[in-house]
Amino acid sequence: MYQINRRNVLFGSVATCAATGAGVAGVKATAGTPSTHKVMIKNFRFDPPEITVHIGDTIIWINKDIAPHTATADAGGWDTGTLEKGQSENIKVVAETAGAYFCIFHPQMKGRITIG
Ligand SMILES: [Cu+2]
Repeated sequence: MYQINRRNVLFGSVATCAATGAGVAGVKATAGTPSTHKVMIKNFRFDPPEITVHIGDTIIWINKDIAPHTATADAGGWDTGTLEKGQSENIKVVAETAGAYFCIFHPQMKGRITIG
């Protein structure tokens, strides 16, 4: 009885390590080193308005305007919150990050994130 339990514990432990190792290797193989993408908010525009990123990357929005802005997903999955002048916010890219986004205060401000 004791032996069976012990083997189960060991097996579980090994399986966990193997899964973790495979996950890390998978990320490296498909996405390379995660990078950070800057999007400036200036003159009521996102610059660049369209970016292509990879899962695991970081996107940072930096508000260079006097007016407050947000970067908010059309689909509602993510939001930087209000960025006052000089403030920045970043998000980590997941599959749901892809798609169009806009500024809540100025809906004519539009951007798009593509996962390449
Ligand atoms: Cu705005």
